[in-house]
Parts: sequence; structure tokens; C-alpha cells
Amino acid sequence: MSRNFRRAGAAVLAALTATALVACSSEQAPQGEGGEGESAGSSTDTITLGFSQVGAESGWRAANTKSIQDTLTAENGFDLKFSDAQQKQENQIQAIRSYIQQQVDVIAFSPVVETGWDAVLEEAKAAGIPVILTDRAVDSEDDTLYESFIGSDFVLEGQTAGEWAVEQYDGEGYKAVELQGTTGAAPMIDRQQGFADAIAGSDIEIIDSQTGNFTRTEGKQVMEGFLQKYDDIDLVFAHNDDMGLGAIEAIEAAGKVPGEDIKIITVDAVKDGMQALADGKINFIVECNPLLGPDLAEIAKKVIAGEEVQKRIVVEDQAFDQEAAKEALPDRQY
Ligand code: GYE
Repeated sequence: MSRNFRRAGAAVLAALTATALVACSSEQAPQGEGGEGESAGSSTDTITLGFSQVGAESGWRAANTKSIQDTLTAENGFDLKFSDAQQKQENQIQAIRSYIQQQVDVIAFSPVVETGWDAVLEEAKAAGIPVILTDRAVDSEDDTLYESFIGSDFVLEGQTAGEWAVEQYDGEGYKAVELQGTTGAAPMIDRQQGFADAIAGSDIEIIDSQTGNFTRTEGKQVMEGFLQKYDDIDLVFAHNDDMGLGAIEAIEAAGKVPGEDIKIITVDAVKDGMQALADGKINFIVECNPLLGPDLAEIAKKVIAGEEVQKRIVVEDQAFDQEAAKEALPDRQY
């Protein structure tokens, strides 16, 4: 993972188009050992791809699933087998094993948590089936267990959020609470780390931190608990929009004004989040682009054709303040 990749300056508000691919690793995976039955370069051969999705926990996830299902179509040369793991690692392992049994051409998945994948990935390797990671990383010593990892730099997202908080609020003695994503998930671990690094040395203090599992319902519940426990919360850092939107409901129910009495910073920039930002209820959102379908299709085709692929493809993200959200909303795709 690219933990040493720092964005120059604080918030980048410049408009970038869709997903820009940035090679940040010179390593290349050995190619060409999977994909039996598909002849390289033939556009008429269908690629059977088994995809194990994390779940349906958030607006981000819905947009990500749609992007994958809309891209990996029969017209585009794919036979997509899709399963939803309902945020459970054992379901994902089961789905991957079943794809191995079915001898699919490629397996792709977004690992719900970072650790515990080596055994099943070794089974896929032994069966000669290439694996592509999308969205979330695995924590494994052996990077020959997958061909490529396509996704955002979550540490950078946390840092961008923290740098903006420091720029806006340092010197006010702000007390912050953190709504964390799913425990052990790459975006939870990395966004926490990036944010903590960025606020270190400022007078913003995180007084409590708890998981809301990336869902609106749990984000609301956790925020209700925080509001009962503390009467001096100034800032919420939510690891995704949905938990931030849940927090807004809890804050309003407690008779406070979100975005004013309690400032809110989130990650994702899905439509509902952007609307709340434009409405002044959220103060800043760091984008995480969910439209990974086209990149996945391209990498899968290359892997099957025996072409070289980049081991790490970093999806570039923007960040939005309230004014930028008002401008971006009309053209927002997700
Ligand atoms: O931020 C969150 C989703 O892994 C980047 O998962 C993804 C995260 C996203 O539930 O909304």
C-alpha cells in the first residue's frame, strides 16, 4: 500500500474526470498463468468472472455494485457471477471457494476485512485462477496471491479530511468523535490512521471513537450514544457518508444543528452526502470513487490475454467543501 503518497496542499477541489489510473508501483505480477480456456486476443470468448461483494451497507456500495454489474455484461464479453457476502468474511471465503469449484476464469473481490485471506487465495492460485482485488486491500506478505489491486488510497483520504479540519478549526480546542467503518476493514484502518496523522500537533482532540459498521442505522445509534455521554462535541469525523447522515439524524433529534453546532466531515461523496453538504449539514467530504467496473473489466481482459498489468492501480479522488458540492451536484453520477 502506498502510505508515503502525500497530497500537496490541503483540499484538492479541482475537477478531475472519472477514474484516473496512476501507476504507483513498478512491480509487475507474473502474468499468464490463469485463464485456461480463453485464447488471448480473441474478443468473442466470454470471460466468466466470479465477484464476491462485501455487502449492501452503503450508498457507496450500491454505486460500486451497479458499476460492476453495468460493465461486466455479456455485450462486453463477460459472464458475471455475483454474490453479496453481507459483510461477513466467512461468506466471502465460501463464495470464492465455490468460484474455484466452478472453475471460473477470474475471481474478483472486495475483501470485507484485511486479514485472513492467504489460505483461500492459495487455493485459487493452485487452481490456476487469477484473482483481482477491487476497492479494499488484503494484508498478506505474499503479493503473488493476486494480480492487481484497484482502489483508492484510504490513508490519503483520512489525511485530506484531517488536514482540512486543521486548516479550519485548529486553535479552537475542538473535541471530536469518530464514527469508524467496519472493524478491521482497510478503509477503517487507513482513514483512522490518515486522519490521526493529520491532526497530530493541532489542538483538535479525538475524545471517542466507535464503529458504526459503515451503515446509516449504526452511525445514528453510535452518535446517539456519544451525544448522551458528552455535551461538548464540536466535530464528527465519519469514515463514510452514510454514518455521517445517521449522525445528522441523531444531532437533530438532540436539538442541535448539524454543520453548525457540530461540524461534520465524511468520506465518499455519494449523492445523499453531497446533498447534505450542499444543504450545510455536512462541512467537508473527501471523495472515494466507487466506479471501479471499467477498470476491473480492463484488467480482467488483460490478465486473461496474458498481458502485463499494474500490481496497484490507485483511483484518484477529489474533495468538496459546501460551495464545491453545490457546483458538482447537478452532474453527479452516483
Ligand atoms: O467508503 C463505504 C463502504 O470500501 C471504500 O465501504 C469502501 C467503503 C466506503 O461501505 O461507504
